[in-house]
Amino acid sequence: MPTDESKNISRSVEKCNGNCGGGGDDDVDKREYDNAVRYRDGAVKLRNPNLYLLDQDILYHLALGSGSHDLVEMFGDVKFVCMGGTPKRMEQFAYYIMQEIGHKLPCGTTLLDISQYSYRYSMFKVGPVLSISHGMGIPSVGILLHEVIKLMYHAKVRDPMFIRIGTCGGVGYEGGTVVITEEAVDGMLKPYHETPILGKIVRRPAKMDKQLTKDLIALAHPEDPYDTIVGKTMCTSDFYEGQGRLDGAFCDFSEQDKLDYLTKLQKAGVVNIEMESTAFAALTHHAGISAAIVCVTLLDRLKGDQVMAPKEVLDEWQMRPQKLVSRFITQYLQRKGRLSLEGHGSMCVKSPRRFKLVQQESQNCD
Ligand code: R2B
Ligand code: URA
Repeated sequence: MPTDESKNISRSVEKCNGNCGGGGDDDVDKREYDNAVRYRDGAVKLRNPNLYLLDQDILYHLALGSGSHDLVEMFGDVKFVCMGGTPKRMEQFAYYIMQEIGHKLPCGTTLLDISQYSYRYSMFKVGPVLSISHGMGIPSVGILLHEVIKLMYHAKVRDPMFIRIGTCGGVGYEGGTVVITEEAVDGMLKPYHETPILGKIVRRPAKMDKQLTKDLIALAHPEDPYDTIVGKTMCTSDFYEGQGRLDGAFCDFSEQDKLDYLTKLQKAGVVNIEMESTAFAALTHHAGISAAIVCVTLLDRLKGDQVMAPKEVLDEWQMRPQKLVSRFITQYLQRKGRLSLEGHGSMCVKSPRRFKLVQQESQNCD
């Protein structure tokens, strides 16, 4: 059941009339960020003076370094940093966005996991899009964000946009619903990311970029065969007890306690629960980077705890946030005249009949 705070926008989408998809060089003003953490040209400025003194900066968990790699050459053209939990999903997103933006790989080449030798995260680059896996939970996404934000600085990327494409549990919304985060709150319903630093709790506001969030909302199509909603996202440090599940290895509360808690969340405007949003929102905001979160619900937590949908159904549901984000990226590039539907170098078949003959010839030589 939608609450007052959440808005079911799937049937009453305000169409974006060529105005959405911001964040570029000419619409920097619309973005909500602190000038103190950006250079005037939009490049990411680091809030850590120690880094300016380093001879080289090793981005250990990405298997990259400012001394070993030409990071400007490799990543200088990045505009969108998309992150999601698993390496497989982010590889699949890379192939999907490649097709959607018409990015062509040179003939005989394939996408490579740039961070494969870190054995921690996976990273794929498709033109202006980076697709990176962040693993599960705040510590994992936090470490990655430190390194990717530094990567943006070393690569001199201007006005990057970070978007998390994830999964979550719905609070009153059935599986397959797309949820855009309006505000991230922690397990105590506070809109902060709190972390101990040198023995003190440091609290940072978990703010999303309002304009980017609006731009994404505007791209939900009324004809999408599922709902796209917007509301508060609760971020927990655990999947089981932390999310009020009855099916963990331990459970010291009753089913009624669980339902009372979820109902309280619902009344507070929480529409979904996941495990990275507060850190994602707070660290990007602290770095002055525009960020948004789009998730798909895997179940309605008011109705159960176990994820029971068949694999094919889950796979289709997980495409939904990707489709929305892809619409945004495609529209942005189109507006900038950078949609490359005429790529060069990839396999390009002129005559399918002759192509087949050549293939058969080659196979006969085996
Ligand atoms: C959603 O799904 C994962 C837990 O299954 C976690 O990373 C999250 O936020
Ligand atoms: N991810 C979560 O963190 N919770 C869920 O219920 C489903 C996916």
